[in-house]
Amino acid sequence: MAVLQKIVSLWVILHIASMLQPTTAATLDSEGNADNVADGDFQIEYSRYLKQVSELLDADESFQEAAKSLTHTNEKEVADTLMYASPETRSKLDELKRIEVRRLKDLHKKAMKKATKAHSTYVKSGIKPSKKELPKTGIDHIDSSNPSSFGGPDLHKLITKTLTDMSKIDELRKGDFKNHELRKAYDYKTKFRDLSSAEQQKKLKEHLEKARKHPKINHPGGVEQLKEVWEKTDRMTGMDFNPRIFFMTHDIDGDGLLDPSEVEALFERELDKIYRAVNSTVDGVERNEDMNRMREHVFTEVDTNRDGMVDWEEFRATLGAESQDEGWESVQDKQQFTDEELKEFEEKLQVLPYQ
Ligand SMILES: [Ca+2]
Ligand SMILES: [Ca+2]
Repeated sequence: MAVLQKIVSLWVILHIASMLQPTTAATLDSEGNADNVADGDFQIEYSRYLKQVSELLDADESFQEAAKSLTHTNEKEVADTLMYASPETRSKLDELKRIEVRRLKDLHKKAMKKATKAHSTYVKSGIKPSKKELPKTGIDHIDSSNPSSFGGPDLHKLITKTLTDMSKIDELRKGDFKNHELRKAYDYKTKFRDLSSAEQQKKLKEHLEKARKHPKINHPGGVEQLKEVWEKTDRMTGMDFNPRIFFMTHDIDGDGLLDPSEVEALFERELDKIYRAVNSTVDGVERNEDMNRMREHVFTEVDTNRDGMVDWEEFRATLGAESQDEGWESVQDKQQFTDEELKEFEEKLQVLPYQ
C-alpha cells in the first residue's frame, strides 16, 4: 500500500502548492480541455490528473492488496502491480489518460499559437520572445508513446515526476516566504518614517533581535527531541524511551510509515518553544515555514530510499546514530534577507506602492 499512500500524500502537498500559485493553474471544462494556457516555468496543473488516478487506485482493493508487497518504485515493480487492478479500474484509467492527453494537446496548440505571435513580433520589431512565450517541451508525467491507454510506465512516470516536483515546491515556498519577511520588515520600518533611514534600520534590527530570545531548540528528528515528545506529549514519563512504541504511536493511520504530516506533528512542541516564548502575536507564516524546514531536514536525513515516507528501518537507523544535539536555527534566529534585498524591495514598492 506504500506507493498508493505515497501518491495520496503527495497529492496533499501538490494541492497546497497549487494554492500558492493560483494564477498559474489552467482551468478545465467538463471534457478536461484547458480553457487557458498556464504561464510560468513551474506548472503543477497535472495535479488534477494525479488526484484522479490516485483516487481510482485507492478504491481498487485488488490493486491495494498487491501494492502491499511493493517495496521499490522501479518501473517493472510498479507495472507488475498495476496488472492487479480490476478491468473497470484499468478502463477508467485509460479514459483519464485520454482526457489528460487531450488537455495537453490543447495546451500545446495554444502555446504554439502564442509562440507564432511572439515570433512574428520578433520579425517585425526585433523584440525577442520571453521564455514564457515559448511552448514547453517534454511531457514527463505520462507515457506519450502510448496515448490511448494507461500502463505501468504511466504510473511510474507520475510517481517520479511528483517526487521531483516536490523539491520545486519547496523552492517556490521559500521564495514566497522571503517576500513575506521583506514585506513585514518594510511595514515595520514605515512606522518610523519620520526617522532617518539609518535609525529606521536600527529599529528594525532591534525588533528582529527580540524574536530570537527563545529557549534552545532540539535538533528535529534527533534523539533529544524525540525523547521530549515521548515524555511530555506522549506522557511516558518514567518509562524508558522505546523507539518501536514511539514509531507506532506516531504512525497515526497505522500504515507502518510516517508520512510528512505525521512527522510534522512531532515538531509542535519545539515550535511552541519558539513561538510562545515571545509575548507577541504569533506569525503563522513563520511558524509554518519553520515546520516545513524541519520536515524537509528530517526527510533529507532519514528518508534514505527517497520515497517521501519514513519506514521503521529508516527510523531505527537514524536513532542508532546518537550524537551531540546540535540544536536548530529557526527562521526567527537569522534575518531571512540581505540588507541589499530589503533596499531593492523598498525601491520596488516606492515605484509600485499598491503592490
Ligand atoms: Ca502513517
Ligand atoms: Ca523512506
